[in-house]
Amino acid sequence: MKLSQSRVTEQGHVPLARFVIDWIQFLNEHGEWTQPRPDFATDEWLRDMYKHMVMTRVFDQKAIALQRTGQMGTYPSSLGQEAFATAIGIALQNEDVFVPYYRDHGTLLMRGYDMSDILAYWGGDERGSTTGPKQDLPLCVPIATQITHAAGAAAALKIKAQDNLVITTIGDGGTSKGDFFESLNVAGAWQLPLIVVVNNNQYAISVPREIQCGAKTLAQKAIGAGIHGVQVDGNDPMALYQALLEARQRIQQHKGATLIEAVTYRLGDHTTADDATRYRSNDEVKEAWLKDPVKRLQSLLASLNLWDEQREQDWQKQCAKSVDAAVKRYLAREPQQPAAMFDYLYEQWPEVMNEQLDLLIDKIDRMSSSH
Ligand SMILES: Cc1ncc(C[n+]2csc(CCOP(=O)(O)OP(=O)(O)O)c2C)c(N)n1
Repeated sequence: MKLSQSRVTEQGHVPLARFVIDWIQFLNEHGEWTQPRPDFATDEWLRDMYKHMVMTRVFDQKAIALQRTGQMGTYPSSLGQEAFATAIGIALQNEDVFVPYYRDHGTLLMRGYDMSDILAYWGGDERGSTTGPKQDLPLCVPIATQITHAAGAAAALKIKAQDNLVITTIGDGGTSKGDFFESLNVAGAWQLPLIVVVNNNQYAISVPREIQCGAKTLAQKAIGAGIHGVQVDGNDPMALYQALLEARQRIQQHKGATLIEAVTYRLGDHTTADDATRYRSNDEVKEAWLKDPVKRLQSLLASLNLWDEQREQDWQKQCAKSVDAAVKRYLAREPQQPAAMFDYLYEQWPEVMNEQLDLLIDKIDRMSSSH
């Protein structure tokens, strides 16, 4: 076959593959439409999203206060990432499997987690992480290992020929890990029912996104694995929801997995053990606040006459009430016994563990008698 001249590059090479990464956004930072309102975004849907976002923020503020007053352990704030959490929360169907990372409080709340259980987790009491839907996986603190678990769960669904799918999340820094690439690769090779959503909040602790990775987008990491990649405005819940809808359709049409990069910004510190002022400027953070997802959706609701000052006050009050009640339940918990760390590890207790358990109990006895 004779190649047409136009297909040959100046160097005499023949292009074999080209790719495009699409960007999705419905709402700009001023709360104005950038394209026609999508069908799913009914008045009720928009108000619901906003309420979940505010609830997440109020919860977050209280969690930080608990840590600062010595009543909870280190906590990773989700300030500024509320649209990310709620879009995933609404896109997940009951029977789907959610495999979270540690900044997904908003999604967990929508998944039916008791707020006090989330507080307890960050207070060092995982209590088996048994709260939430049975098929979901617990919070994952090791970076990127959850993506391998998610790919495994998706493989299981495929083998069982089930219709549900797996959604998993990861930070921008986590996409530099081997676990991430390996999981994407297997998702492409095996056509797994998997959606990986990257929370690109611009920093991996103090390492900015530009230093972390040389690629123009993180979404294009999908290409090497043969799966679909798309970038969305992660401060616009409609953009992420639209991408999740399309990803679900792709799975249903046997077109395989999707990687969604949601561009957000971490408005707070990495965790309560971090001081972000040491590595980023006030001006940069001020600029990012202009894109605040909560404010943006609030502006839209106000312009549609769906929200006003009175409604805001009422909902803030309602959120504070729910959060305060959860804090009370959390603080009233009986502390978990140290030996409980073994309680949820095995379906059947392996006798070989008896020695370790005895050693631990012995140590606890010795420590308590020395006080
Ligand atoms: C395997 C592993 N290595 C290192 C760490 C320490 N660590 C905790 S958070 C973090 C940065 C993660 O950044 P990113 O993936 O961008 O997520 P973000 O916290 O910004 O949402 C690191 C390196 C860890 N938790 N697990």
